[in-house]
Amino acid sequence: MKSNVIKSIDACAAHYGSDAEAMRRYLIDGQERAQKMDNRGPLTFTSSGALSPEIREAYRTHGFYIFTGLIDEAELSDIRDDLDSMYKRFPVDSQSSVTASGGPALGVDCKAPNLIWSKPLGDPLGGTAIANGRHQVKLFEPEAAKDAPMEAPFVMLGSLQFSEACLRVYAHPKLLRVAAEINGEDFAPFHESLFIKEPGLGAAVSWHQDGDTHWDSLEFDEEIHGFNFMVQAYGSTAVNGVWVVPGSHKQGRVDIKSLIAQAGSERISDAVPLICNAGDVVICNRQIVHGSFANTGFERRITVNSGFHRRSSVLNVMGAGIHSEAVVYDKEFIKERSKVIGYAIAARKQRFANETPYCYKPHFDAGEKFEWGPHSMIMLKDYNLRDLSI
Ligand SMILES: O=C(O)CCC(=O)C(=O)O
Repeated sequence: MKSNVIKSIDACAAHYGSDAEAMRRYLIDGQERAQKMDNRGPLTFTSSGALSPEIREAYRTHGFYIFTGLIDEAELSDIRDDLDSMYKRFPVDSQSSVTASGGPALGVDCKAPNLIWSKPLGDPLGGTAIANGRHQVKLFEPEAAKDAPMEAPFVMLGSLQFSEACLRVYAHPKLLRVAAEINGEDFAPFHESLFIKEPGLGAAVSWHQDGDTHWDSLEFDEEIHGFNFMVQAYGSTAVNGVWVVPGSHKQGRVDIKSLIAQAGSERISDAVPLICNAGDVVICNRQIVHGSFANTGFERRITVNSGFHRRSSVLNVMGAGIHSEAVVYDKEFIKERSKVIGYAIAARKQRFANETPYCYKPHFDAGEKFEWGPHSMIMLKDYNLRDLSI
């Protein structure tokens, strides 16, 4: 274990009062269990181009897999530069439309929601009706430092319209091959976001499962609500990272309150943290029980999230109304939303000219072509009004 992570574990535990030792043990034990699992390594394919069967199998079994070192230094540095310039364009607080230097803030002219704020180290979703009440329990909210701001950036929705580097990594050809392997070549997009967990500020995301619409479907199976890719721009630790309950994606809708009652605390038994270095990418089944604690450690985590669905999970389905307004997703709606994939591939081609771009079958079959230039970003404005929220 890296010594700076131990410092963060100790700092985190110290916020938990009489539960400090229990929290410390939970973080250390979870980290040890995570590191013993057989679901991390480079993203590899067979000679015929299929996802390596052992990766597919481990993902199926555990509901997540960590592709180590997938994003190279140059791309990581592009992503971090974009994140830094986005930060400079954040409004001064949730009520403001200007930046610290008085300029117009990022996304203020958008119709779709984008930057969401939270009380520092709060749990803004837990125990509320937000997202159809999926975050059943409020997690412990540690006290932030006296000089902490009243609120801190928490999640950025529709993130691809604000960062070309995030748009480009969305079209990483190996990741899109995985999307095709898991959800079929006609896979559909879901939603993209940034989870922002600054040390001493980053809020918790209470335990939850992500799916909403298909739990009682006759066609229900463990992958029907799709998955998320989580690109780690700075890495992810037991303190600041997402925790998951391996295998819980197979259990249908889980009663999280009773998991917590069984554990006797919010420290759900058997959960493990996603331990990642910068440049690792996690594939995470949306049905898995997962959540993250407030970031009381010393390391920053920013996760560049993007998800994909099977077409059959979204086509002619009434949306959940969580990430976007609830409508029936017909063919045209999905076609329009999928243009983001085409633009992302075109944008990536400009930056990584030597790489073989991913060929998205629905665009290929329809003869749809996408170009990318200096002024193309505008075409993504408010694209998240069409997120496929299931
Ligand atoms: O990154 C986090 O802290 C939470 C992520 C999450 O809940 C999700 O991707 O659904």
